[in-house]
Amino acid sequence: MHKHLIAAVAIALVATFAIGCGDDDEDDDFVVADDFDEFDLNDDGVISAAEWDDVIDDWDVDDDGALDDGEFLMADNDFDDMDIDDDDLVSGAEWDDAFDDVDLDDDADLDADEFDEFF
Ligand SMILES: [Ca+2]
Ligand SMILES: [Ca+2]
Ligand SMILES: [Ca+2]
Ligand SMILES: [Ca+2]
Repeated sequence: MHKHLIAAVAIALVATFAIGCGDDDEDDDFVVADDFDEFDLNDDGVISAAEWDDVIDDWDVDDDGALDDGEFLMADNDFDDMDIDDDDLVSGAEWDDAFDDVDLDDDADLDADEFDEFF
């Protein structure tokens, strides 16, 4: 059941991305997934670490454990912020570091205010 939900979200993300790419002129600042609801899969109002990890799994199309700029579905400047070692990949460790950065009150969940602060 959970797998089906993830598959459905992945398909929805890909579909959104495909529609967004229809306009080739403005892909530079193109943001697909800056929406809190797209991360909060179980709709409980917070993004858990597990939900955060589900996102990188969904976006990591080639399954190498890292996101390149084509797989990363948020804004380019968010990619640059997360890519701490500047190798043009957001690794799993860098992705997890970003969660810790966004989690301002250190309660291991991201609420909408914390998310909006960064994205
Ligand atoms: Ca949640
Ligand atoms: Ca990848
Ligand atoms: Ca990196
Ligand atoms: Ca928090």
